[in-house]
Amino acid sequence: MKAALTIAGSDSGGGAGIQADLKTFAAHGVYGASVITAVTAQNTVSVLGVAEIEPSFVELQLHAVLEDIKIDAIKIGMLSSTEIIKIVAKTLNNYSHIPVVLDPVMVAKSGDHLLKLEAKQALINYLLPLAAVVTPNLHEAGVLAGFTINTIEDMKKAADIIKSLGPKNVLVKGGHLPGEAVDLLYDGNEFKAFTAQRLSNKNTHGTGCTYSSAIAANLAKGMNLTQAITEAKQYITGAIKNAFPVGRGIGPTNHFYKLY
Ligand code: PXL
Repeated sequence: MKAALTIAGSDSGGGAGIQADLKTFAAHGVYGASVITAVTAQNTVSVLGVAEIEPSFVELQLHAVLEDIKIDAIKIGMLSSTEIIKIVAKTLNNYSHIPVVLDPVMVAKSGDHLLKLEAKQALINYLLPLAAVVTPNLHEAGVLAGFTINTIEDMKKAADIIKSLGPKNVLVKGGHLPGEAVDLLYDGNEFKAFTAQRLSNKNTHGTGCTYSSAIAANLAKGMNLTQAITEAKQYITGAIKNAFPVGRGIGPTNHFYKLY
C-alpha cells in the first residue's frame, strides 16, 4: 500500500485539517501518517481557540515519520506560524524526491485566521519553492498574487504571478466564482481547466483540505498531476454532493460516500 503524510492542523470537529486528510487518504486506499502543527478547538460553527505545537516538536514528528516510513506524497495544510514554516521547509529540503501538495491555508470558513498574517512571507519564501503543486482558492491566490480576483482572466494572471514564486505548478480553485466551478492548472507554459457543476449544498467545511489530500493520495498512487487533479475533483464533487448534516453550522463533506 502506498503512503501519504499530512502536515496540518487538527480540527476537533473532524471535518477539516488532519482529520479530513486522513479520512481522504483512507478513502483512496492510501496509508496515512500525520504531523500536527496546531490543535484547533473547533466545530462546524467557529474556531474557539488555537494551540500551536512547539516548532521543535513539529520537527520531531517529521523526523519520526520520515526516517522510518516510506512516504510517497506529502500534503501540507495549516502551518500557523513563521517558525513552523521554517522547520517544515528545512526538513523537507532533505526529502525533495517526495511530491508536495501545498494547500496555502490562511483562514477557516468561519473567518478565523489559521496562518498568522506575518507568516505569509515565510510561506512564499520557504514553502512555495518546494511545492509540486500549490492549491490556492480565490482568496489565497489573491493574497499570494497581491490583487483581488474577480474573473477567469484574473485567475490566469494570479497563477502566472504565483508560478514565478517557485512552485512547479499552480492550481487556482475557482469554486467561489459564479457559474461552473472551474479550477485552472498552470505549469508555466499552458493552462488546463478542470470543471464541475456548481453545487448548492452548504456543507463544505474542509473542502480545500479534502481536495488537496485527494490530489496527494492520487500522486502517491503514481498518477501524473493532471490525472490526480481530474480524479480528485470528481471525488470532492461527490463528497460535497453526498454530505450529510453534522452540527449546527457548515457541516463536513462525506469522505466515504463511495464506500457506504
Ligand atoms: O480548510 C482549511 C483548514 C485547515 N486546517 C484546519 C482547519 C481548516 C478549516 O477550518 O480547521 C485545522
